[in-house]
Amino acid sequence: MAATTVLPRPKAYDDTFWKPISLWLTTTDHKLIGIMYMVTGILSFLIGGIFALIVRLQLAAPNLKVVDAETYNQLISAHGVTMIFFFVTIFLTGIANYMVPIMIGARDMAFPRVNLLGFWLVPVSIILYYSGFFTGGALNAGWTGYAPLTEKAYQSHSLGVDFWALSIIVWAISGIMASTNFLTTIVALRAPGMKLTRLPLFVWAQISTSILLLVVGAPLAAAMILLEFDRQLGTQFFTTAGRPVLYQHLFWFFGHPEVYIMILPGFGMISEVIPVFARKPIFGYMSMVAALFGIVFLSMTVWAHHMFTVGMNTYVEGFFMLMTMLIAVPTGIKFFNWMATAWWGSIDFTVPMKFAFGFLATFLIGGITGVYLASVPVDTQLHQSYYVVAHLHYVLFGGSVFTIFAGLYYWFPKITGRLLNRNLGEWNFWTLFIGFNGTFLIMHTLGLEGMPRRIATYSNEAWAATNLIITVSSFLIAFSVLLFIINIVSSWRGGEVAGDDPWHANTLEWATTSPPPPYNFERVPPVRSFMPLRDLRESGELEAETAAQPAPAH
Ligand code: HEM
Ligand SMILES: [Cu+2]
Repeated sequence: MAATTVLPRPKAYDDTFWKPISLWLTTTDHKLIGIMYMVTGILSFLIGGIFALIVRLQLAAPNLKVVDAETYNQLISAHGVTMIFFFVTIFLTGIANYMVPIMIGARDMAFPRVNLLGFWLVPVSIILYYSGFFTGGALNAGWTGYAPLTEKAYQSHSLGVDFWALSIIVWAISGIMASTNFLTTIVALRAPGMKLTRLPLFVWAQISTSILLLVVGAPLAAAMILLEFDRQLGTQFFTTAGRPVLYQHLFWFFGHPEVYIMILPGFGMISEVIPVFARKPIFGYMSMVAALFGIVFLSMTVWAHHMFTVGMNTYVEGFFMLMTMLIAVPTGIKFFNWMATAWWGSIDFTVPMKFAFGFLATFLIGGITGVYLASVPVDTQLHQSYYVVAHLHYVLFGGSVFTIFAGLYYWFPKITGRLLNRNLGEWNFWTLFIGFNGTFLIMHTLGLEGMPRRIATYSNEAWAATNLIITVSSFLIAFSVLLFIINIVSSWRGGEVAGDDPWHANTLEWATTSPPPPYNFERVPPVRSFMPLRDLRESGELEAETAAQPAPAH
């Protein structure tokens, strides 16, 4: 374990972060680009969170009027868009950008300039979307922007819908660039000895995610382009005169895989964290990889489970119901493998490990309610209710936020050279876990009692107490996120110095310095299994290897 005294700030700190702004703007170093992605993601998390808090204030009691109905609709749309497009996906692209090349022993991504361009399209996309708020009103039809709610006839007063559509097109192009880059990097730039069967599971997860985004990014952009044709050129693809349901098919062909784009990297991070802190190799490496590909395939065959109430043919509904339930099989395999890895392990309950267990607990609930919702008759009852809002947050908050926190607490020392403060981390975890469950567990009940989602207010007194508990709990989440920000900022400046390998981990990124030098490795250590660092440690070669790595260039 790392030394317990706080040492003076290492030179590497100034070296990595205090760079002239011109260098940040033009760097092609995957690590700096990764950091910019992550910072953009976290800022979006804060903004999306503020939208959610305003929504929760409005719903705290019946008949409140914190904001008017139109603003409410814009806020829930902005919350969903921000969290999905600008927080989770962007943050995860960042952490993968940072880690994947180092984990496979490469010096950078395959196309560093594409990487740079792909990143800078993100702020363009974000600015485009938020421009809607300054041009007469942003998107107000939910993050899904269903036709015909976005039809010009109803939305002619503002450019918000157009800005959103353009923003999503730019976002999809950026995502396709990043995915191509990840796949090429992993196929072409692996270090000697890093066979496919020795890739860290986080890298396998990134392969799966990239394939998904590559396949479904284009249909999403297509949907947005057709929508703009309707709005600007008078075509009738999705209008009431055309086929609004076509929009839903295109959107959800992207939208459901997008859920896995937001979760598979988290699965990857959990597959790194649990073996390290259970001090055991991952249980069933090959079945973990196979399950990822099972999910990739199945996730593209389930999209219409979001559309059970649009009036589809019964056989079609049956097909989508069956495929949706089948997804529980590969996901279940992963779940049992994580449990089997932890089982009888000598578990070190560090903060990343706590977040990993927090993920297992919450994601399990999201998975189970998902199987219920997959059933057509059940979904017909619960569609558009708070049960769905509860389910989707158990999946996304559990699958993305908890795993992102696990990954950050785990990799922060590699990225900054400093450990995140453990005490603050414990508070961060418990307030998040209690706040999250307090907010979303009883939302299931609200849904069963019939409270619809996307309503600006309600007058049913019977829902008042539950809603108040939810709002109070959501502020506990906000408090937790505040602790997290304080932890990041203070530990980045003066946290305990981490050293190269504070956790005694298994994978290559821990063989170089923290933070790694611009070229990542002077010499890539030999790779003889999917746990190269553990091999070196056990054979006693580790000392020699780390001594061979020079300190970062000053
Ligand atoms: C910070 C804590 C969060 C709170 C308190 C919160 C709260 C809410 C609430 C109350 C709604 C329903 C609004 C309505 O239907 O009227 C909602 C919708 C939604 N949330 Fe969250 N949320 C949080 C975090 C997240 C995260 C992390 C994600 C994604 C990763 C997310 C994704 C969504 C989506 C996609 C919707 C649906 C929006 C729509 O109906 O178009 N939320 N959230
Ligand atoms: Cu789905």
